[in-house]
Amino acid sequence: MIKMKTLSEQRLLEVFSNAYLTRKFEEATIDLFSKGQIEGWLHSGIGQELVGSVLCTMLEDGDYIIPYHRSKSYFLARGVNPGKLLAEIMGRKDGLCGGVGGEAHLADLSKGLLGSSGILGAGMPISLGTAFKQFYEGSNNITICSFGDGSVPQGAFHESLNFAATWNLPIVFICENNFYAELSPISKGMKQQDIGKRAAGYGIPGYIVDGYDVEAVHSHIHQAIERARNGEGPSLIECKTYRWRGHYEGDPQLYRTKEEIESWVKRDPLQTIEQCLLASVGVEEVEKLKRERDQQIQEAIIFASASPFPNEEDLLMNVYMDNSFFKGE
Ligand SMILES: Cc1ncc(C[n+]2csc(CCOP(=O)(O)OP(=O)(O)O)c2C)c(N)n1
Repeated sequence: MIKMKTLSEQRLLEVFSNAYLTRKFEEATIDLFSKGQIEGWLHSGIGQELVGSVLCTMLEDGDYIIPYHRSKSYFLARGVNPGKLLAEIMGRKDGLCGGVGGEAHLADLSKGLLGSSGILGAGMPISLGTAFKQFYEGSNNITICSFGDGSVPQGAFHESLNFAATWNLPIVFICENNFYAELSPISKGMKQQDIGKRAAGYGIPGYIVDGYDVEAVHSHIHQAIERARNGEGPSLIECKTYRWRGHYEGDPQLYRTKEEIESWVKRDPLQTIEQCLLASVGVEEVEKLKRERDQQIQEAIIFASASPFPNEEDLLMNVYMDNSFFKGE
């Protein structure tokens, strides 16, 4: 029997609740996509539920998160309404952004979740802005900046870490390293593949963490959050993790083997956590929690599917433009 050494039963229940909800949400989106209910792209985060599920158990009101394109767990664990999140992914009017953002551009400002972006690394300089505000106002709030390994070779990565370190900004940089950027292994994009080691170049703490080990993820993120809240500056945490599906739904995945995928699926952290909880809180509590989360997903599907698509006027919502262009002047 696996036992947790450092995590309380209550914290483990919270993490499981977040991760299970996200897993079921991801499964629902894959199913809807296969039925043609989701247009465009779907970047499934199945296999990557843990980091956001753990992280959000340690956040406070007023903290900001800059999510990345596979961060559904960050939204759900932060308490975003699953129906509104799904409606946005389905391009419906009742979605988080009125259905005009879609899967790659999710945001919920009421929960401090600033937008994810289809442009790699674009969220990193934005995190400097929110963290600078927190620093300037003397609050003890912090900013979480999440990104994939594909953002690391971008100039924005270097500039953001350098600026955050120099100004001692309250940021936790979290890299979800799933070993592939789109269809390329990271070895094609960088020589130094232990991304956490790069922190040394900026004079800040850097950690390389097994992203499937719930206790390791929790303790390192906790340490980095405390440091940021105490005004000691930013940290970089690399969580080595894995996406079980292709880069996008429909990706033929010619760049990796079934055996490699299997080796990660076998280590599913949700199974590990569930086994622990079954041994501590018992089967009834675990099953009750799962039933409640299943119910939330069913309600989300009903809500999102019933929502209308935006109309033509809605498409120009929040678009700043020179009207003369449309008037043909
Ligand atoms: C600036 C920029 N360059 C290239 C792309 C094309 N692109 C989309 S996703 C992606 C790879 C993303 O990999 P990673 O950041 O590791 O996240 P993952 O999808 O693996 O979770 C690339 C290269 C882009 N969106 N933005």
